[in-house]
Amino acid sequence: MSSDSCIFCKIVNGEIPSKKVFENEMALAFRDINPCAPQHILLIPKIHLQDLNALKDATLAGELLSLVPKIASQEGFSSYRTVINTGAESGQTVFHLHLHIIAGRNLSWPPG
Ligand code: D5M
Repeated sequence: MSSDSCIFCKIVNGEIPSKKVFENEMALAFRDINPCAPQHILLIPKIHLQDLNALKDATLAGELLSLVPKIASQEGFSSYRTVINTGAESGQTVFHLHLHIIAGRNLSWPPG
């Protein structure tokens, strides 16, 4: 299922380009267009889910989470941060669930 107005659905459907780093039946990973670190990848489910609150399928949840270290390994990240913004106040700007995978510099904590 996809949403006509969703930019990440358009990436899944090949309607707009992306720098793909991984793809399987359930998920797609591509480079963030506005990276906040030297390495910044977004991992998304292919189906349209607005945010983490909409993720009810435990199989898909497990698949997404287990793909993070696989993609990190593929990309050679020895240390990385995974972030899921949920809701506008958290910083979510694209309302299609996505996991940020960020690496390549020292990251401070807590986040802003
Ligand atoms: O993160 C949304 C992220 O999505 C933000 O880091 C920019 C990125 N973005 C937006 N449009 C594109 C396209 N077309 N390609 C790649 N990356 C994109 P959030 O957690 O919602 O703030």
